[in-house]
Amino acid sequence: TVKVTINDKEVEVPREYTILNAAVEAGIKIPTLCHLDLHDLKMVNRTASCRVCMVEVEQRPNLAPACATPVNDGMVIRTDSLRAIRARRMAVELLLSNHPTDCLICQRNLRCELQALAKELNVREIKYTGKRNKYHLDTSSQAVIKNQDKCILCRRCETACNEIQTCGILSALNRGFDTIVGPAFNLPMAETSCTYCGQCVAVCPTAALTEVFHTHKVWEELHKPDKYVVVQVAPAIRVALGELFGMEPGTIVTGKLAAALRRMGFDQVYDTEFGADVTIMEEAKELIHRLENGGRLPMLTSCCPAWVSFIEHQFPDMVDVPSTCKSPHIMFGTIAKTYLAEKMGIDPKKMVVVSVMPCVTKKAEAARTELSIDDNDNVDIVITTRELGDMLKEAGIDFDKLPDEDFDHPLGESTGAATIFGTTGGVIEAAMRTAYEWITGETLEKVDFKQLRGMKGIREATVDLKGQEIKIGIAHGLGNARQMLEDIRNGKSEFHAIEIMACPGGCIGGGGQPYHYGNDEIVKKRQEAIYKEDERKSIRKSHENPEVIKLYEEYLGEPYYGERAHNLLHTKFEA
Ligand code: HC0
Ligand code: SF4
Repeated sequence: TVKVTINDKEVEVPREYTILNAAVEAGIKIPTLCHLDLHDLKMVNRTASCRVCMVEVEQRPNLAPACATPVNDGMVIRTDSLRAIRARRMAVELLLSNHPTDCLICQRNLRCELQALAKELNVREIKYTGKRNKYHLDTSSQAVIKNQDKCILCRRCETACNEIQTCGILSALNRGFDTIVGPAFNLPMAETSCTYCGQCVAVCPTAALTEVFHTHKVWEELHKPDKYVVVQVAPAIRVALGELFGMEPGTIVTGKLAAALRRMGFDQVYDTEFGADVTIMEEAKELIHRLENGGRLPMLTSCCPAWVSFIEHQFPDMVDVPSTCKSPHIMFGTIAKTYLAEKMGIDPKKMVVVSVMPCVTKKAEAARTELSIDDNDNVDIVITTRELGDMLKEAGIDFDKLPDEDFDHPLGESTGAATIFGTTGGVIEAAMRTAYEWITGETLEKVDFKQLRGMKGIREATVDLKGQEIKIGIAHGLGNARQMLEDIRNGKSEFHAIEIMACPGGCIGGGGQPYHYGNDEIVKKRQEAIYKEDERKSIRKSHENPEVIKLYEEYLGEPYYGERAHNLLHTKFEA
């Protein structure tokens, strides 16, 4: 350790600390902007490009960026000198000099980190009014909008895309005043191999990268008298939406969520978790089929569309490895427009399915034509958790004060196995709960497979199915997924089944969730809440969901093998 003095306060800190780390230890706040340190997810951005964290170091003539300056023994630091404060303010003033001032109507209004900092540093005028950049808005993709005018060159998106996701889509182009961040040759996003994972959106401090907005489309459909609009919500929404209404991270709001959607005017309010239970019926059967018939192993889960896009772009020789299951919300849409429509006597062409997802890629997934049935999309509109929050505020719904309500039935019942889909490790644990009973023919007493849980980027575990050992691999974050895939390609993988989620933490850390502002505790609290919700459920195995059982009896036939089940719920991935 070394001893340093910050604003007359002495602290002892590990040698590898930066001044910023030491200040946190001393309880002294140094403002930051480009800095990002998601410790558990190993996502650290230390470009020191914004110069907002400047501090004075005794005996050094120049100010130093606290985020990138290592401590040394006996260092004396002042964070609160007039010179440091002025330098910080000037850094923000310079950023504002080349930034649009349309804050009032900006998507990030009141949740923009640059705006918050301007307030915190008491910036009161746009001082420097020189040349401004004006770029073309990139709306080429179905999922992500890139607004270069709002980019402050912090490079957090580059770190997320290149280091964590290893997708290599975003990097700095040009020099000096003309520097921008974008795809090679500044191609439109849609012409790159972007997976639309949305992790660049999740870490962008401004509105330079956002999801494509679809809230207006939902309002329009809700107000068309001849349309029957049903909504489904992903597992990860219920543990995060509350954050947008001032609740503690990890607050479970399932009941209020159902009530809120009903107040918005949806004709039926459903749960993607029903689709997740159906997915397990199909995926567990498919795994058993592959195990018994010498099929392709390991089998990879296929419910994360960014992950599917990653394998299509980067491992085209391996598209036969993922399960052929459509993802739960797509399965749900399919079931709604066939089984439910038939049951309720509604023309499927008049039914509109809206998905509320923690995810940006789901927007692009829903637009994939190979998933549609009779030229009718399974899911018509996808909005993110953030967009739902915006709509509730727009509608004047006082979320806090809503009573707890239930989802509609049928298709509203779900199990704890479906809830845990929302976190890394959950899909494969849910599959094991069912596969165990189907393979051994015995009742699984202890449903918690704790060895599959946690936040480590790559995890391995063996599940003992009464003598038959199933080797499980779990990866979250596409960089970790890449390692797993390379092992499979090189014949080094001994796994039978692998779960991959593109976003760090799984869906709870999705690109459409409330911003975590670099605090990975928030994602951990959401994970804890997911497991709490699972424990609270009276049924915790997908194959015991009575409404799912009924669906198979009345309509789908045998899981995986039934003709309808196979035609409606499975797809083919193509390179
Ligand atoms: Fe997920 Fe899903 S669990 S991808 O992580 O599988 O987005 O929450 O809705 O479809 O169920 C996201 C979350 C879903 C789907 C489910 C899966
Ligand atoms: Fe990279 Fe994902 Fe952003 Fe695409 S969406 S640019 S893959 S981080």
